[in-house]
Amino acid sequence: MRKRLSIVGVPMDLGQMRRGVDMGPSAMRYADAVKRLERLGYNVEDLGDIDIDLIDDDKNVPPSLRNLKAITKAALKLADCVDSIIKKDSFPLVLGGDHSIAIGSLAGVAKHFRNLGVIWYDAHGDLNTDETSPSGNIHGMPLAASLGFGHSELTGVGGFHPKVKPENIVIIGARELDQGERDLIKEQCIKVYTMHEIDRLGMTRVMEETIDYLKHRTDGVHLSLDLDGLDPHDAPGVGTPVLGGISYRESHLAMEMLAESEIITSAEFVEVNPILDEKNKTAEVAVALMGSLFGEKLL
Ligand code: EXY
Ligand code: MN
Ligand code: MN
Ligand code: MN
Repeated sequence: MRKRLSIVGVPMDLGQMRRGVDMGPSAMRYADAVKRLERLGYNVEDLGDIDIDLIDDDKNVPPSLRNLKAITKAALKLADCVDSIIKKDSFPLVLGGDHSIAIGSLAGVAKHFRNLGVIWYDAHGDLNTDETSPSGNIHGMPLAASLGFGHSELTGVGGFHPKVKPENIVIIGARELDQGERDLIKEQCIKVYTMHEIDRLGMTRVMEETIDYLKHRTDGVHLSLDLDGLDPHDAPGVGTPVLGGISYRESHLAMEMLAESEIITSAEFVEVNPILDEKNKTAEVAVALMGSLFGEKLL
């Protein structure tokens, strides 16, 4: 029986200030995401996009939580959609949209696992709250919110919190962390492989340790892959690029090792911004990485 995989797009750009990332889902479809996964033997259904408010007209939301209402509304819809995908025994593959959408993905996934693991592949920690954020952009808050830290409208999506426990998280690729995020990582003893560890240990060892660490303590793992985790030379079409990132080949190795491990039970690819891209390069990189994540072999 062919494995079922359900794609849902979230054209969200309200979690940050650079227009264009709402076109991420179309850019990844244009890069042939569906065909690539069908060629790997998956029974792929594309559920289309979550309906997002274009603007947030809620005047009394503070600047420290820009577009809170519209983002929370979208998160609730995404949570329901991901929940129904898992209920029908299909693999949820979410296409972003800015990283604030992870609040909804994790709310939809977490209810199906006693001990959900999360791999946060990202240049950033996305561990800010409205009190620590330097920007008020909610795409810098989803992992904090999923841990139960931050504004109750964000932490409460799905009616429960936390979605994930600190000991079940591995951050890979961090190289730009704010003070509030560093404090939270220390307080919560969150496992982080910054670019320093990746350079020092190599991606093979980082992934071996990550897989071994999560395999023994979780009953499912969500991969939240922010394309800005890659070096901007390999993935230029992102809203918050940071030099000195993970290479294209290191990222394929990471996906190939995750495919072999079979620990990944849901995934999202976020922050693809075709307006800031060189042609559709970053969407194509995302789709190529999906190929490796779902078992594509070089030989
Ligand atoms: N840490 C900064 C902030 O909170 O504004 C930058 C966050 C960038 C978040 C991108 C999605 O990864
Ligand atoms: Mn991110
Ligand atoms: Mn990022
Ligand atoms: Mn072990």
